[in-house]
Amino acid sequence: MATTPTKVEFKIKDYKADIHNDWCPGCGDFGILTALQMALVKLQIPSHRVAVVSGIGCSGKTPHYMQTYAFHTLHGRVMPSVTGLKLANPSLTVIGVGGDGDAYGIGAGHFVNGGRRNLDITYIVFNNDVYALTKGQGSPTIAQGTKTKSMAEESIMQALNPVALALVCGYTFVARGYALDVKTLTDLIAQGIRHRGSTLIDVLQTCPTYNDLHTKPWYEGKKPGQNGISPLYRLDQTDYDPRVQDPANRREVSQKKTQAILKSEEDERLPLGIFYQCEIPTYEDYLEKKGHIDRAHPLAEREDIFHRDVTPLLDALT
Ligand SMILES: Cc1ncc(C[n+]2csc(CCOP(=O)(O)OP(=O)(O)O)c2C)c(N)n1
Ligand code: SF4
Ligand SMILES: [Mg+2]
Repeated sequence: MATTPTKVEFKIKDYKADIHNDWCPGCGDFGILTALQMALVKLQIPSHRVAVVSGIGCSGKTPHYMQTYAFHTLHGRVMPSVTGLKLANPSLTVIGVGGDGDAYGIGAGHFVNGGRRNLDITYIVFNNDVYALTKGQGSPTIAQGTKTKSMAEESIMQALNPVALALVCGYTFVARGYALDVKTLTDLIAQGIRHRGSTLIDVLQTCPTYNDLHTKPWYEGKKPGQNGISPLYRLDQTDYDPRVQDPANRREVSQKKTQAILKSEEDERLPLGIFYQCEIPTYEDYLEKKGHIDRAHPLAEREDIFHRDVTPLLDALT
């Protein structure tokens, strides 16, 4: 979580790593990366107070392009890594990034239990409907009966609804963004980071190399038969209210969750923005109460951990 800054000290260059980017030209990942960096500018969080953790995939390369602490972990292991990092150093702003295959496929079990904990973290899922890095097989979010140019045949499985899944798992800030509307996505990510609790932002992301269904022209309503009408619309431009006013009121909580699930099922036009937000104690709050963590003296700053000789461990692994 971060507070709203008063003075602009950090600029976007402070969050950009000087490393060659090998995403395909026109990839939606560029929009998400820029929005993440701009959100950090907006919140003025020093880069050394941020850790970005990824899984495996095209999206998994994101931490390489960030001038922050970064950890490119294993496929489907964003949540366990984010959890360890946050508990070892609770004052860090910890951001998980990864693909739809990573979060909702191989990492689904971790995604579910991550939500139940309600750690104060932000998880941004790059949702392109495909396993892009491995040549575009259909991911858990590809619609039943559809086929991208990279798939041998139509998917016969039902698509998973990330927003509804996050809601029932217990994420306390659940949102959907669009990769190519960087300004709106920046605001959404900044709000997600500011939220005290587990945030899931599912970002609709174009993959021009493998996904010829959900392309930039399709999102802009420029394909034949769309009549110039974008399939996207913004919840904050309607009277939709995602926020729970009284988290102790179980009836209000269930009403807000139910309306969010119904919204997330809309498929003629896709809502963007915050579906649900509720502030309740975090996992760290409970652990601190039990005496298992001490925010004033985090594990990561303890002398004995910092100077520990890991040579025997590394030797055992070689
Ligand atoms: C345990 C494991 N299984 C499979 C793979 C192979 N693999 C690497 S990336 C990837 C797909 C990534 O898809 P997604 O998470 O949607 O990310 P994207 O590339 O679309 O950004 C797979 C299956 C792996 N690295 N590790
Ligand atoms: S394969 Fe798709 S997701 Fe991967 S870098 Fe290329 S356009 Fe982006
Ligand atoms: Mg993917």
